[in-house]
Amino acid sequence: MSGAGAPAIAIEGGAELKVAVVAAQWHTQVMDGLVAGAEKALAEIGAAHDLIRVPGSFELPVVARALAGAGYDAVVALGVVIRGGTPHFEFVCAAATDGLNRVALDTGTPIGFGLLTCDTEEQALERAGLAGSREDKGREAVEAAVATALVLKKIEAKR
Ligand code: DLZ
Repeated sequence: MSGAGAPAIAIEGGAELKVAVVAAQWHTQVMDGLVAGAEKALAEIGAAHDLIRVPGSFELPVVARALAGAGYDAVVALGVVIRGGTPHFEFVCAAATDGLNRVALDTGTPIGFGLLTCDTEEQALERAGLAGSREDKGREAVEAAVATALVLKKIEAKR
């Protein structure tokens, strides 16, 4: 999947939102970049946030589910899965992706999808928002989650 075509997301408001960032711990350098990108974006938006760490990407959905039920307006899930020599990659990616999607649909809380699923660590570093990275997926996940939370609030206000 190419990162070309990513929109510049305009966020108006957002300072009143409360956002949870749930972040896995595998692949420290990449995760440090994703978390820093997410926290910088949240600071610019002015939204309050809490950072919660989980062991691996497989654990993201269950904790995202708890956070979605704990009064946060949006949850941002960050993780990195690197393909190895066994089918484990497919199972962890599918469980995390399907689980996060299910949490969003079941709870109505937007989940920013900041899960990198890469063949190599180099591919992940290119997307980690570090000096020299081409993309900043931590920031992108925050912007998507916050923009969606604001859309949902507008819809709710019209009811
Ligand atoms: C076991 C495992 C492996 C092999 N690779 C990764 C990875 O690349 N990224 C990641 O976030 N987590 C990995 N894990 C750990 C699983 O997500 C999970 O934490 C364990 O299977 C324990 O439930």
